[in-house]
Amino acid sequence: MSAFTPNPFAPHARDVDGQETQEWIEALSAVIEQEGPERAHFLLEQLLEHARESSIDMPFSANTGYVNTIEPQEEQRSPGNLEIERRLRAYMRWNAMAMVVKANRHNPEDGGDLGGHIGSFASLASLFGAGFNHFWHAENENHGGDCIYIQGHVSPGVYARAYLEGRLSEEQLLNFRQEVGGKGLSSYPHPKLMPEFWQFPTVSMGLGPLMAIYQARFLKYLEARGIAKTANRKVWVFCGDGEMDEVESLGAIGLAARENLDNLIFVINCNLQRLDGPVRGNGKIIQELEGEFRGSGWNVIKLLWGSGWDPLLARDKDGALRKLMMDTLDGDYQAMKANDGAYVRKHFFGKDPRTAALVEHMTDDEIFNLRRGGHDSNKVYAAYHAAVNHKGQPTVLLMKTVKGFGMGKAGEGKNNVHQTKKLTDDDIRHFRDRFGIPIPDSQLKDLPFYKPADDTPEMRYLHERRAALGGYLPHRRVKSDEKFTVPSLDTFKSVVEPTAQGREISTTQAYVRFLTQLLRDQALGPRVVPILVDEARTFGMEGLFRQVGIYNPAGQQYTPVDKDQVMYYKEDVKGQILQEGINEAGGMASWIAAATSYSTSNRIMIPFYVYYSMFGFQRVGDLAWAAGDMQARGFLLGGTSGRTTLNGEGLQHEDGHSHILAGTIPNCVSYDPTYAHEVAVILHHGLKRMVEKQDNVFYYITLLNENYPMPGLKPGTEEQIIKGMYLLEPGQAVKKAKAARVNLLGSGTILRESLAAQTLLALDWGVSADVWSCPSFNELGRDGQDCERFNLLNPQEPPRVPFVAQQLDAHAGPVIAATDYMKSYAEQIRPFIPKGRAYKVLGTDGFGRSDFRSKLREHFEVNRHYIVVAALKALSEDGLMPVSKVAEAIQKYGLRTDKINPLYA
Ligand SMILES: Cc1ncc(C[n+]2csc(CCOP(=O)(O)OP(=O)(O)O)c2C)c(N)n1
Ligand SMILES: [Mg+2]
Repeated sequence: MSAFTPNPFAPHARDVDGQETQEWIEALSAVIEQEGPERAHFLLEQLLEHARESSIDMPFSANTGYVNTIEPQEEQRSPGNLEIERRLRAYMRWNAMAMVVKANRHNPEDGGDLGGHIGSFASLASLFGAGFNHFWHAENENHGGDCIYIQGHVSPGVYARAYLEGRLSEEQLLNFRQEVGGKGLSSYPHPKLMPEFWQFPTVSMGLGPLMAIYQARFLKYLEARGIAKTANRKVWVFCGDGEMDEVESLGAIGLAARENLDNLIFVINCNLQRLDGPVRGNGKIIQELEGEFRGSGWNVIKLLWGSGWDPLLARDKDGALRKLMMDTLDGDYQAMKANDGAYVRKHFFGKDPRTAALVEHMTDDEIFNLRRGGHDSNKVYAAYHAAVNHKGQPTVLLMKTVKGFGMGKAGEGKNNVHQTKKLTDDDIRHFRDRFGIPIPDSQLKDLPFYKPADDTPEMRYLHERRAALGGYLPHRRVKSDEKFTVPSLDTFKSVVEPTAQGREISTTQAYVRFLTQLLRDQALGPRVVPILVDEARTFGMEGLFRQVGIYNPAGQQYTPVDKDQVMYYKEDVKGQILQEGINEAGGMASWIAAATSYSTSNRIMIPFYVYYSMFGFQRVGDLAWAAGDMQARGFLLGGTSGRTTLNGEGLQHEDGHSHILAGTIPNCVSYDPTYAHEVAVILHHGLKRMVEKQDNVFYYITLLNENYPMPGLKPGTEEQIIKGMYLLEPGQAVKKAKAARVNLLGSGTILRESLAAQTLLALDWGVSADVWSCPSFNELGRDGQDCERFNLLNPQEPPRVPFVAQQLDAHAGPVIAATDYMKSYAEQIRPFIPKGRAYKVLGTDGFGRSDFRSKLREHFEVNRHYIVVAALKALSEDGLMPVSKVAEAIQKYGLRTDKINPLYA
């Protein structure tokens, strides 16, 4: 391997005839000079076209030079008072820095440092300044409000602004990252923790860009369906250049271009660094991203150089400076800013005598003060102005900045700047001097916050600008002003009532019937957002295609292949279904946009996102967590659920754990119903809570594809279904003097095995079994834990009795639970089983595999025979049954005792 790696960004690397190249370039330069860039562009396109027609294999390059996209003469000037803006920004920089440094000066015994970031806000303060002062609208009577997704770890800068605005107190700033006492500020943007402030959780890198794309699309959907006026609203997304390496960050940019989301603006803060070091030391992240975005059909605006560079570029007649800019690698650019002007003169301009000559007249300080574009307020304004006025495409702004801008030797451009949160007295003095903060030396050691008096021009300007844009930001709406009444449960009679004799349906069909009925409701119907990820047919929902249409902003310009069928694949500008393609992360992001629409758009929407339960929480778990943080309201439906319910599919499709994962999200309410009426009661109750009461919960409901007769609702059991457990089938009277009794608990399809076991227990063993349907072990577990907690803290109050204990109290005998989920799902209620009762749990721990349902239930040891044996064993342990009977049952049902534990199989 050669020790020298040629720079692949240097075009001359491939040149075989330099003189010929020069002639072509000169000809083009002459055209640009004499006839203008448009003519040059036209000629180039003609040449390219001609070359392609001649079948020259010409790889596409989406890149432009390493210079600003907007020429100085095309820049829209900022109407603002830039000097005041600079001062305000300086105070925010100071306060943000002080907030973090102070939080890391506390030294309690349990560790001290609270963390926080200084360098990242330092790099994008100007990018925020232009937005807050000139572009970002708050929700008001004339505007629905812009949506701003900020880089999570720059929160101190946002708090610093809110402090100057008088929206946060000094006490709150002093409690940055100290929330438990109730007066603190959350480390990052968390709607859950600061519900009237933060709108969008962004700190799990990559989710912000992904969620924002679907947010922008959802705003268009609301407008297209006539639900809200959103045409003047924009979605602004700030991301780090390091963050762009997350696959989620770029994963949906094609959709944004395809759907012409010109309400979407990405601002990528290209400070060339991430946490450990450079983003692309050997390359150029901005060029790379330009290629990705332009290739995907975005409008790309690069802002690399501040105005100090303009005169140099104007004098760069032979292109030597432009070439140097292009040839220099990001790792070297970073080193320039971590050094000084003399270093830049020598190692950058000094590489070519022509560029060295360009800066001959400048001092080293002047050279060092040549800014990067993202720190030039005028140019940032111009770039934003161009972005908001661009039609037909989303825009990405690639802003070159410096990480730790202004921090000097404490961090500017240094590899460790991301984690710098303790500054020395010298560093702090430098910071003060660098930004001209009016705090005397004598006070520096206390690091006071700085806020000008209310009647200063700065403070007046700050408030005036926000007043002009409709109010302060960020601001989150906690509830929608809308009011809806959910139709009564009777409306869903077809789902609640027993199935006709000989008719069998699945809970998936029950769900579809419920949804279809809800869609017919005049007020709520239009608010339903069915979300699909290419599995409508799997769940028997293809009927909806024709009924409500699939949203497509372009309508349907082709003739669908199934046009002559009643249920043809209908795409429509006003379509109601969001069909995301094979794209669970996108489906989830879309669901989040709809599920938080009550807050972001003051419109209550009811999203129903149905997917293979295996491709839910474990696939997009972090998005589900973000949904919890965002206080999402809506339904997630895990189809074809259960480890043994899906004939033939196997290890990758058979879900026996999504309920465990659902239980990890505090505001996710989850159910594993067996029967149609349970589905109806749960969905109905969910609607009541989320739509009528505006409770901040969301529902996860698993659905089955197994058909069986549905027994219908027993009136009076509704509340118990919701709480998670009701008596389904009391034990038959057994012809025996003192018949032993047991309780069989089950959920999902395995409840039917419990029912079968009930019969076997009575017939074969003279045992009477009460069968309980338990639609939610998760809810039962939560209730029990809540009671225990109350009893622990209130020892002298009458103890609260967990619902499980209340239900089982009057029903003697051991308790045997069986589900199609891992044992830990039903294990959650063990502490709440009445005292002195045995509790046995059967579940499906282990990898799935493909086979028939009956085979799988045998394999996982959850079928009726295992339930009977477990019941007999429990009775024998209680001395109510000779243990020989257990062995007899094992024999009778042919259970293989040498079989490997399915957990390890
Ligand atoms: C999914 C995820 N992984 C890791 C982190 C931890 N983290 C926080 S900031 C950061 C570096 C960010 O670099 P960049 O995106 O370039 O932002 P900058 O601070 O440079 O503006 C990392 C790795 C995170 N927040 N989320
Ligand atoms: Mg970065």
